[in-house]
Amino acid sequence: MKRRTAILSIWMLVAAGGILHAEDGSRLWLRTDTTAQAQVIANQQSATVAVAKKELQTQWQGAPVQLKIARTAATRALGDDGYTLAGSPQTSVTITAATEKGLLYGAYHLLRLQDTQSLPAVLDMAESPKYARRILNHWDNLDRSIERGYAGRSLWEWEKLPGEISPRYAEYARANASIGINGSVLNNVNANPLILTNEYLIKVKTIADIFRPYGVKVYLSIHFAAPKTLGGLPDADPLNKEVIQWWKDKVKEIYALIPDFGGFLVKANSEGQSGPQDYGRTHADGANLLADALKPYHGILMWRAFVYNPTKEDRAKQAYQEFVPLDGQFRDNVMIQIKNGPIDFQPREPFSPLFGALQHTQEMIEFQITQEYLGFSNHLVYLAPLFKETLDSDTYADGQGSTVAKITDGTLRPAQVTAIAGVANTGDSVNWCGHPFAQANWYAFGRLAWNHELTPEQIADEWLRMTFTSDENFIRPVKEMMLASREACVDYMMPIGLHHLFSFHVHYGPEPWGYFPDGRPDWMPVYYHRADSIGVGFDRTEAGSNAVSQYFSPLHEQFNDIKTCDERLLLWFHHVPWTYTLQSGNTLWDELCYRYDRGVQEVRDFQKTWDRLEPYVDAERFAVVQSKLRVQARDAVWWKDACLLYFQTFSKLPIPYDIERPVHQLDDLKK
Ligand code: GCV
Repeated sequence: MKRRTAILSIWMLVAAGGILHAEDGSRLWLRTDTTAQAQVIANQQSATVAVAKKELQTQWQGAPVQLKIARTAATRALGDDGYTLAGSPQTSVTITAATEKGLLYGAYHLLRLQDTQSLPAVLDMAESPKYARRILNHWDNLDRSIERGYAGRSLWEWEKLPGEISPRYAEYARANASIGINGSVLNNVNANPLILTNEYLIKVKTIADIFRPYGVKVYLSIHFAAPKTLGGLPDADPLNKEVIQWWKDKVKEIYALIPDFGGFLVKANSEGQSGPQDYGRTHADGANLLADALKPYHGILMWRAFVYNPTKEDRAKQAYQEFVPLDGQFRDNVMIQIKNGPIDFQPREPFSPLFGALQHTQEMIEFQITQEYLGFSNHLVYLAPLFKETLDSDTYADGQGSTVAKITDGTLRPAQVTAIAGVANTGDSVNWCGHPFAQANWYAFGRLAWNHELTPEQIADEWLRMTFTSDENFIRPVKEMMLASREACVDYMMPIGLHHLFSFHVHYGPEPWGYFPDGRPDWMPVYYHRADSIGVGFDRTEAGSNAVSQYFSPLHEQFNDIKTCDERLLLWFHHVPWTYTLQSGNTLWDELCYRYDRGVQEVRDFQKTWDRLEPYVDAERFAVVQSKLRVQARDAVWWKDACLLYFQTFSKLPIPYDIERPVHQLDDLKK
């Protein structure tokens, strides 16, 4: 393979409009350089309009642009963030919106059309987002560690704030604005109460002031027991008048500093966090306490449904069991934030049965952009297909076509607020996300939050053109690789509905044998796969845990019947004999072997694809991706060997001779 000089391998200098830049990934998808000074005029001025103007002046290479705020019936119909693009790139362009934020999003849209070579001769388009609140959830701690973060330390330099301001705050806000993300929960849901002290709130205000021109609102995760731990009250009982007053005062203090503060996110009575149940109260009591305090300021309260306890009940059923009886009891500024699947961000899960089940309560979806269970920032796994799979899943809650997207975006259930969240994958590493291709997952989340009707293919296409090059010789194979990558990961980690086979705590690498006599059973792989001499899989049918009953008909019946159950989820819902014949004609055992092997072979193909593309990629990013693919290939073999050798101890069947032989020994892997 052709080797480049050492200097070039560090600095790829791109000459575009005379400006040279290192391709270290720091510029994300915002890489257009031009010395052209586009003409831009606006009928109103503000900090946000100034951002829109500057972006266009420095990047737009077409005809003069007019930014027009007009509060007409037509623009109002597009909502606060909507806009129209009109005119022609050759003669003049007009971006019209009811608000300054609409203009900003319109400006980024115009630039995206330019940067992806998709500008039409005549512009005539109207856009508005599907969700009003499009939010990143940071699991960032105040000591700058990040729970499940794989791209360095937190971007928020708490120790230096408010005095010293990192340029990355504005760069972060800009990147979000460019893809329509308009909210950021700055701190971990496992929240440190200190975030609510005046000292920290002043730091938060500093960040909020920087984000504001980019239309990004700040939110905070709160610790439910803060009135006690911080306020010195004897308890944090949501019905205690002193507690109610404490929260009102705290919220008043926040809004005095940050008038457009977005609201709170709460993890309560979950994985050891305190909550209303500590005082014999319900999730609704807890959520309403905070929602009432936020309401006068138009703040929202996002209450997480991620609750489960180590009881005899199937973990997959517990959130539904806790929340459905409370349906209708929540205030209208409460959103129940539900993870996409019923367990925990696995490579593949069915959608959470809570979607649609809460008929009188606003629901929002939570995705995980950071790859806790998908190979960290080492594996190339493009997540748009996973996000889309959930959003497009039909819940049948209000009849056929009640997709998760339509249940949550206000189409089927008119809502005061609509929202969508993604657990961020950013950190202070130079390229923001660790893996150059992990940037695509941040990008895809933003684009789908704006418009969930976009396809993963469209989004990958846009991202590749902006992030790398528009050369079709590069785009075609890399897009194919991205689109195949999530399924490849499912294959080499957990095919056919297997789930949670990860090593304890770390969630990287396989540990299907994982069993710790003193540990929580619902954190152990053996709880999930239930392998024995008969077969493998979790029986969630009517004869088993009956989790199927939480799905609306006809899904309930389809999942319940081994013959009609979607085979991608078979071992999620069924305990299947090793010799059971699948649609492919293979026995379950053989199919498992072939799937694991297919996953490995796909990653080897990704390596081949990438190596061939060296001429089209700058040396720096080429080398990073190449080495990460090497790690991914090794990990895929590790997964395949660990799972097949371990499950073989139950199936006692041979690994088909036409697939790659194991290179590890089970005993070594267990060590
Ligand atoms: C923030 C999983 C993760 C935890 C995370 C939790 C949650 O259990 O492993 O790190 O905690 O989900 O979503 O609250």
